[in-house]
This record gives sequence, structure tokens and C-alpha cells, in this order.
Amino acid sequence: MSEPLVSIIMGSDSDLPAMNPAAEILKEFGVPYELQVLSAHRSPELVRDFAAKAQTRGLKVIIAGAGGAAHLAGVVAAHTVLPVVGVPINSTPLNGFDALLSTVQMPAGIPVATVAVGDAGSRNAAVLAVQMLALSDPQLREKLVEYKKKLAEGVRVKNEKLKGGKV
Ligand code: RP5
Repeated sequence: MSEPLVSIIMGSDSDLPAMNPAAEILKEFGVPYELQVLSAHRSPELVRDFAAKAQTRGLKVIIAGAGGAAHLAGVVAAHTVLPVVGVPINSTPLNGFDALLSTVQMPAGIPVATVAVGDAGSRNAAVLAVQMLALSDPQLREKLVEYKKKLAEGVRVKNEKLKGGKV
């Protein structure tokens, strides 16, 4: 695989099932990516080092998912000017509501583009990353147009089934 353009990082290996959908989407679009476990709390030095070197490594977008006291996306955003997409993961007794708030409520000047909690968020983080890359890549833009057509076609088929009494 060529050098990664997108880095998918997560606070723990227990977050992998939640972050895999993002990887699947990037694979579908043919975008080179990497997966890493980095914890803002348990390995703060590694996180700082990763974020500080991300741009010179050729990364364009960072997707960061975390659950408990979810600071990973925000800490990474503090150390880079690359766009950071945050995925709140529902890995705590509060079912991700806590992760949503700690990911989304960034102070002015250090944005984290926060997506939905859970599976939809993981997928959307990757689609958003592809949309960012597509700004300077017409082929990726075309793939996004096709992707949206497929989504619409899926809805059309479901609607036909429903109208035909097949659901
Ligand atoms: C967060 O704490 C991780 O992102 C994970 O969602 C949660 C629990 O981590 P483990 O105790 O499973 O390693 O830092």
C-alpha cells in the first residue's frame, strides 16, 4: 500500500470494532490509511510526537476515536494544523454521551470536526476525510458522486419493497 493519507487513531485496541467501519470506507474509496492505538491519557508523549510529525509524514487528515474521557482528538488537534475528525465511541457506562461532549466541545481556535457516536460516526468520519481529499482530487470526487448515487438507489429499492408489501 502507498503512504497513508489518512491516519485512523484510537485510544485503545478495545475501540477497534468501532473504528473499523472508517477503515472499510477508506478501503472502498482506495484511500491509503493507517491504524494506530495512541492514548491521550496513557501515552501522552506518543500522542504529541505522532501529531507533531503527522504533516511531514504526508498525512492529510486525522480521524481520532476515543471513548472514556475522550480527549484524544482534541489533544491531537492542539499539536497539528491538519484537519482532525473526532469519533465519540460508546465504550462507557454513559453510552458515548460523555465522549460526544468531550470531543465536540473544543475551545475556539482548535476545532475537532465531531461526527455521530458509534457506527454512523465512524463511517461518516471516513466519508468526510474523503470529501476533504476530493477537493484536490477529481477522481475521488467522481467516486463520491457515485457513492451518493448508490445511497439513493438503496433508498429507492427499499421504498419499492415497502410499497410492494414485501417488508
Ligand atoms: C478510552 O477509554 C479509549 O478510547 C476507550 O474507549 C476507553 C476504554 O479503554 P480500555 O480500558 O478498553 O483500554 O481511552
